[in-house]
Amino acid sequence: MKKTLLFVLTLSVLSARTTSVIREYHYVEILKTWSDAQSYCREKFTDLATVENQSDNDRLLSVLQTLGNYAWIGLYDNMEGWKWALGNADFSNEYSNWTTGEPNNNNYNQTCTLMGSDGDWIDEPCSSQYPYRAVCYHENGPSKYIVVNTKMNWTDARTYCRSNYTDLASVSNQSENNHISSLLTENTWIGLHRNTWAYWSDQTPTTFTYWNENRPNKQWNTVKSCVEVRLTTGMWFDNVCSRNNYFICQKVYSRQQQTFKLKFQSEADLTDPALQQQMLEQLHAKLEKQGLSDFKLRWTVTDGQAFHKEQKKKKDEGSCG
Ligand SMILES: *[C@@H]1O[C@H](CO)[C@@H](O)[C@H](O)[C@H]1NC(C)=O
Ligand SMILES: *[C@@H]1O[C@H](CO)[C@@H](O)[C@H](O)[C@H]1NC(C)=O
Ligand SMILES: *[C@@H]1O[C@H](CO)[C@@H](O)[C@H](O)[C@H]1NC(C)=O
Ligand SMILES: *[C@@H]1O[C@H](CO)[C@@H](O)[C@H](O)[C@H]1NC(C)=O
Ligand SMILES: *[C@@H]1O[C@H](CO)[C@@H](O)[C@H](O)[C@H]1NC(C)=O
Ligand SMILES: *[C@@H]1O[C@H](CO)[C@@H](O)[C@H](O)[C@H]1NC(C)=O
Ligand SMILES: [Ca+2]
Repeated sequence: MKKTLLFVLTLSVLSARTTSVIREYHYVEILKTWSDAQSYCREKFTDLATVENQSDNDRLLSVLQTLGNYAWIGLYDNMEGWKWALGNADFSNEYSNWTTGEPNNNNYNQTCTLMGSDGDWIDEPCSSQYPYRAVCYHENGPSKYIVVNTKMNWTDARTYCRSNYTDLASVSNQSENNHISSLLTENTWIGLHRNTWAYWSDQTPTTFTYWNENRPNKQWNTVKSCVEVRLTTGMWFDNVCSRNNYFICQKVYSRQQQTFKLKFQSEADLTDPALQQQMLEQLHAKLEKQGLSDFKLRWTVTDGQAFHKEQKKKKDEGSCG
């Protein structure tokens, strides 16, 4: 009777899937520019090295040889990774009106965009050392575009537009550009901006950095958008991407782990080994029916009174990309 009661219970199964990444670093002693190193790594391994935390950086250092001073890793400042404030939309480049030679990130940190009264765009630092007027977009307003005459940094301008209207203005075609520029008398913020050092070569978002003191830094008329690691200290430096360096590639493996939590309520004596075994077998069958294979089941005791059942599925798979 007790068994019947037990197995007619509907099991509630909570499942959590986590994927962990294992990066294997390979030091390559061939001098290449950052983008040639990237191609090489993508061809022979998975990509240029991504470093997500201090223990990764320590492992990175352990593969380095003493020859050479610096080696490329996968971090770079994507000068083309622009976004619109409105909807955080990717800038497709379908329409742009950059002035010749812009965006140039000149003198560093030029990650926000101004439109001049002639309609041309330039990149400028977003900070308050460079306050400008702003042009807001007002989705439901009688006028779609409003010029704010108070000079603010780009971030404050965005806040202002979002509080009072919809957002900083986006520009999607020449007729919009013509219209907006006709409202301007001087350089004015629009919604186009980018985050610096935002992604690694393999598109992992940047969450950890290990910059050397005073890096990244500005250097007049020099754009340093690629990162090299100093072999002796493991500290990172920004440098010109066309410089030739040794480099570090990664081979990436991913491991998937799935955990299920099941709750039983039963009058049955769950400490009975025979009953436990029977439950495991039932459960095994149930999970196999759901298309799971290659898993292990076991009992774990988490407190004195109740038994909690844990099921683990482990699967190793090599993956590239
Ligand atoms: C560091 O990041 C790697 C992925 O690159 C990850 O596998 C590892 O668990 C992380 N280590 C720590 C201590 O967070
Ligand atoms: C913009 O100005 C505000 C003060 O009005 C300041 O708190 C903020 O840090 C500035 N942002 C930048 C990117 O300079
Ligand atoms: C616009 O929003 C800002 C807050 O960002 C506020 O200080 C300001 O008074 C608002 N202006 C108008 C005209 O509503
Ligand atoms: C320009 O873009 C605006 C907004 O996306 C759209 O309403 C308008 O029709 C477009 N004009 C042309 C000529 O494509
Ligand atoms: C940029 O925009 C302005 C005004 O909208 C226009 O007169 C000019 O021709 C545009 N430049 C290019 C290169 O299309
Ligand atoms: C770039 O901007 C960041 C954040 O505002 C600031 O900490 C850094 O000092 C700036 N770098 C240079 C070289 O101006
Ligand atoms: Ca510029």
